[in-house]
Amino acid sequence: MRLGVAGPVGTGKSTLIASLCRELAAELSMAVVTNDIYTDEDARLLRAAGVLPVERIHAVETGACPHTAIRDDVTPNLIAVEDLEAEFAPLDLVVVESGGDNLTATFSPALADAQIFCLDVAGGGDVARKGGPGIERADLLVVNKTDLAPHVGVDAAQMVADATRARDGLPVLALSQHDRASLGALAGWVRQVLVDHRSGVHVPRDPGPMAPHTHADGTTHAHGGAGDVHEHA
Ligand SMILES: Nc1nc2c(ncn2[C@@H]2O[C@H](COP(=O)(O)OP(=O)(O)OP(=O)(O)O)[C@@H](O)[C@H]2O)c(=O)[nH]1
Ligand SMILES: [Mg+2]
Repeated sequence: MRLGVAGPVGTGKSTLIASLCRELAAELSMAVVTNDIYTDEDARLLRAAGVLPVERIHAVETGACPHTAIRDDVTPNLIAVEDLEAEFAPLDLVVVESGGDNLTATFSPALADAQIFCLDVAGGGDVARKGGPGIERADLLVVNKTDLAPHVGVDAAQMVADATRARDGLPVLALSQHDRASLGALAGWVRQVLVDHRSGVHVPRDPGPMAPHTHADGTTHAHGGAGDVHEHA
């Protein structure tokens, strides 16, 4: 199963992936692909964390907007995943980290069988209400770094409630590296999706591109993907 992890810059995606490896690598054969715009920093961070053999962690340097690499032209990522699958077959789980983005990035179902969208409380309690395809329709929404909530004046429970409302019943998980139970719940969610994926109950779902929107000049766009090129005002 290929699991995508997307979300704004610095919300804790690499750290979340490191904890998934820590929780699951003893029972599942795992590998990781990271996407950075200009560096292989995330792959180096994960290798340094010692959570997987270093050769199971590949970096894709996108050189362009993260959205392009995980949604519009997924070829470099598919090659990285297939290289890992060829080298370490059989793999149970390949986690693909998107480069940090704004709120718009979602994985193509051609690349990810399931996807997590990661927000953090430090980005502000309002973010969950702001919506977007990842927040509204990713398979799991993580509200991360809940340990920081009191320090940044955010009500984490309210943020989870807002996110739950925005998602029409899809799951939301409050996560913190300092909350063991939450890390266990994250691993449990992944285990369950893997079971459902293998039995065919879980099918890759496309959270979709940005909603159609209108620009200051009055033009309307429906961001369709590869062929959709236009200038923002
Ligand atoms: N307090 C707290 N800090 C966290 C938690 N998870 C991650 N961090 C910190 O948040 C910072 C960013 O974490 P990363 O995992 O690098 O975030 P990222 O989303 O991968 O960042 P980019 O790949 O650059 O977009 C680091 O300093 C982490 O140590 C958490 O649960 N609580
Ligand atoms: Mg990262």
